[in-house]
This record gives sequence, structure tokens and C-alpha cells, in this order.
Amino acid sequence: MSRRGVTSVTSRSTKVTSPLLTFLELFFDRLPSEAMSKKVAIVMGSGSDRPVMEKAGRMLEQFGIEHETRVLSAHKTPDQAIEFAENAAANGFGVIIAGAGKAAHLAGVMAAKSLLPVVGVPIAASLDGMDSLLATVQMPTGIPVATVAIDGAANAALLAVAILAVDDEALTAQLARYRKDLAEKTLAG
Ligand code: AIR
Repeated sequence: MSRRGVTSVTSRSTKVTSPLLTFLELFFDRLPSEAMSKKVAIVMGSGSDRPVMEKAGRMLEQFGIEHETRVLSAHKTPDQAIEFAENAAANGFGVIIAGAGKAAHLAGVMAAKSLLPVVGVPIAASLDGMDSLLATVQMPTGIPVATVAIDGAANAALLAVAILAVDDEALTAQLARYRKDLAEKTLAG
């Protein structure tokens, strides 16, 4: 049985009580939670964004988090971008990281078409990235994008880790270790 299936058993068991469901609930609650089984989507507006966005993939790999990368442009391939966002949750993603430069609307489109948390990475493709920073961060009330620094793809991944860790003790412990190592490296100068 997949962990996704187990989770639905767990939530159903709050309504329907039976010895079998209670057993399954107790047994599977000792396994890592569903959050860890969720993938992270890394989308970017152009292949030219890859050198920056690859930093997100590398960071997620440090935490053993599965991720998939797609090039999708809010302007050049709007239909495919929308289709991706609409199906992201059903396709097993827990967070979408979206990077784009210039008139960077990709993260906003992802947020408009998905209920998943969206982390936006403004890419410095022109104007030192100030254009994409403002396009990504200045979302209208109601449709938020959690925006990281210009070219901050590694931090986008760490935010995705923190989101998935909310419901996952093992991942929380990994994140705590990462922070501890970071502090030690910083103090070591
Ligand atoms: N972009 C692509 N479609 C919409 C936008 N805003 C962005 C890409 C890239 C920049 O435009 O994310 O950062 C330049 O793209 P290209 O393909 O000309 O290199």
C-alpha cells in the first residue's frame, strides 16, 4: 500500500472506527509521513535559467527529495504552463519552485492555477534581476508567491524542504542538522 493510500486510511479512520483501521493507523504512523513522499517541481521560463535553477535541484538532492524539472514559459507556452500547474498536486508534487527572468510571470501563473505552495525565484536575466524580482514578489492579495532573493534557487529549495518538513519528523531532523553544520562552518570562518 502506498503511503498516499495510508494517509487516506488514516484520515478516514477518524470517522469510521474499526480494529483494522486502528491497527493500520498505529502501524503506519511510525513510518515517515506522506510529506516525504511528495516531489518538488522545478519549473523555469527558459533553458537559459538552468545554471541558476540547477542549484535548487542540487540542494534537494542533499535532502534526498525527489524533484522534476520542466522548462515552461508563462508567455511562450502558457497552455502547457497552466496544464502543469493544474495537475501538479495530482501528479504527486508538494511544492512548486518557479524561476523566471525579465517579465517573470511563471511563478504567478503556477500560483494562480495550483493550490500548492509556490516558491518564486527571480532570475537576473536583465536589469540585474530587479525586473523579475518585482514581477515575482508583487503578487496581488489572494494569490501569494513566496519569493526568494534574485538567483536564490538554493534558498527556494530550502524553503521547499521546510514546507515538506512540517509534517515529517525525519526531514525536520535533516533540516536541523543542515542548520547546525551551517552554523559550525560559519563560526569556523
Ligand atoms: N521568460 C521566458 N518566458 C517568459 C519569461 N519571462 C524569461 C526566462 C528567461 C528570460 O525570459 O525565464 O529568464 C530570457 O529568456 P530567453 O529564452 O530569451 O533566454
